[in-house]
Amino acid sequence: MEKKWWKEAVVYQIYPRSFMDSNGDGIGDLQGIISRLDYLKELGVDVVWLSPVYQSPNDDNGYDISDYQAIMEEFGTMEDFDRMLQGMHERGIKLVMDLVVNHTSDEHPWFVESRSSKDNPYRDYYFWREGKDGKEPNNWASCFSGSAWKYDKTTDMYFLHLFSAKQPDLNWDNPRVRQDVFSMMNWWCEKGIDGFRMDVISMISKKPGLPDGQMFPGMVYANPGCINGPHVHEYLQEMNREVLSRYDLMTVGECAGVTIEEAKKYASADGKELNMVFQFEHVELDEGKFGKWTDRRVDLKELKQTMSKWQTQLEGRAWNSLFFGNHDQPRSLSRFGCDAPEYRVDCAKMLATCLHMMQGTPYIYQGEELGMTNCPFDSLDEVRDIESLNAFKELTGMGVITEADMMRYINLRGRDTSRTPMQWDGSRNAGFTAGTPWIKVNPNYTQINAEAEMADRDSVFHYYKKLISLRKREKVIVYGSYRLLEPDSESLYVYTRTLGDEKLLVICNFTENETAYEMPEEFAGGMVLIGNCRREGLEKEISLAPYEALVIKV
Ligand code: TEU
Ligand code: CA
Repeated sequence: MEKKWWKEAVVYQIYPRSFMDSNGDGIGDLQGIISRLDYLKELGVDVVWLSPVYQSPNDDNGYDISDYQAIMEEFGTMEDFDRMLQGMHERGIKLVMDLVVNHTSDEHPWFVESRSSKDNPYRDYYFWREGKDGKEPNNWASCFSGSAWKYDKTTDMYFLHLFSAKQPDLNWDNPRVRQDVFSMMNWWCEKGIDGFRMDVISMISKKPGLPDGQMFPGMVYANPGCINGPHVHEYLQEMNREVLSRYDLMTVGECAGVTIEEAKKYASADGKELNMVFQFEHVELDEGKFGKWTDRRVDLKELKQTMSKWQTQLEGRAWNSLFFGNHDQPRSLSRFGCDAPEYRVDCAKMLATCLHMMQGTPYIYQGEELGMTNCPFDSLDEVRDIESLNAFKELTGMGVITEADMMRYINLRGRDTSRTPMQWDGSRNAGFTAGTPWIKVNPNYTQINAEAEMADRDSVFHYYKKLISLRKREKVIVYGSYRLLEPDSESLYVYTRTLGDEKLLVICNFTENETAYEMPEEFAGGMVLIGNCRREGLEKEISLAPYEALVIKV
């Protein structure tokens, strides 16, 4: 397998609004990030993926961009950005920027021009259509509830927005759109950034003719089915020729709805498109009748099956990115494990072991390295996320979910569960801000915070540090091939990694029960590479403690 720096790297995702506030306005900012770079250096991560910091009216926390070449005022200035980038590079940390080009803000000058008249040169930068019988041009739903079309009276036409009405979709079929996006990307590359995480990049090529989607009983709007459209690979190959291939970058495409076959194209080892994709199958296993709004928990056997499918089928052909959480997902510990105080530390370490020992590039979402948990919201007033707020209105309004249930689902699955401020220390507001935070701080910050964990050798933080440094030493963690053992176990996730004559056995107990396991013969005399419980010697037959993780090397 070809060696690449981005295969050997560990990525840390910063959600800037909630990372560190430097000036007391309650909003995280670039100076705040600068003040915490030594923390990232200490943790040992190689790359930062920075969620959007561009100018934005913040309808969707920066994922609605009104100027791609300016910094959001609340976050700082371009000088702050340059200083931050320099500070990262001085510490050997690379910077991957979020690239949000499926849509812009409706306040972006391209859209302001586009909406102004039917013959404006920017008209075709977006999708404008006539209404049909006084209604929307087609039956597509927005990902944030309601129709994907908004009527605009200036020209008596509708425009397409697959996300919020303040996020109109760019028309990638227009070559001028592609050229403008590529030159903007080149501008950032010339500045010295090290890569892009591409927001919903699997949705940039819409179905020709924008046909109605299939309706099912009870649905008001249909799924647009805009994923992996007919020209998406052509456009990414063009982007690769025009931008990506000119620099030494790391690229990861956010590809909701991607299949294995499609992933092999997006992240093909021949380097024609991107380095890797985020796929979402493992975070969709626990969906219910109303999608993510449910209290269902994932079944371990299904999780193993899905993870293993991606592990084995991409091997040698494409590259996996490994994640259990991000800014759109609940806290991984609360969702896949157990955040009760008696198990929290062991379970967070177990989940980290399970993920970081797989083949692919691991992503740590800010606070995951502390074992942060879902933040409980007492009422809807405390919720900030547009997706949760819209879904609450729509689903309780239709009478399909009660308000109490919906509030419970928002606390389990809503995006704000993981967007609350980073917990730095035990002082007021967890040391995140001297002012009033833009969103509630998780009240458990007095127990769970970076300062306390850095001082405790047995903390989740120190365990992550060790996992990251092991990856630097043990090539089998990066390049070894993966094999699932015990697929039918309801409690244990067991797999091996093999590179030449080096072999790892990874055993993770996903339950709060002591669980017996008989090791394969060849590992009996092995040594413990890392684990979250103290162990004296290794018998062939072992009993795993609740949420124990153990990695054995031979
Ligand atoms: O997310 C796209 C996406 O498909 C989902 O993750 C979606 O936001 C939601 O979580 C479904 O439950 C990306 C960004 O990561 C997200 O923060 C943005 O809101 C979205 O695109 C629009 O830019
Ligand atoms: Ca601030």
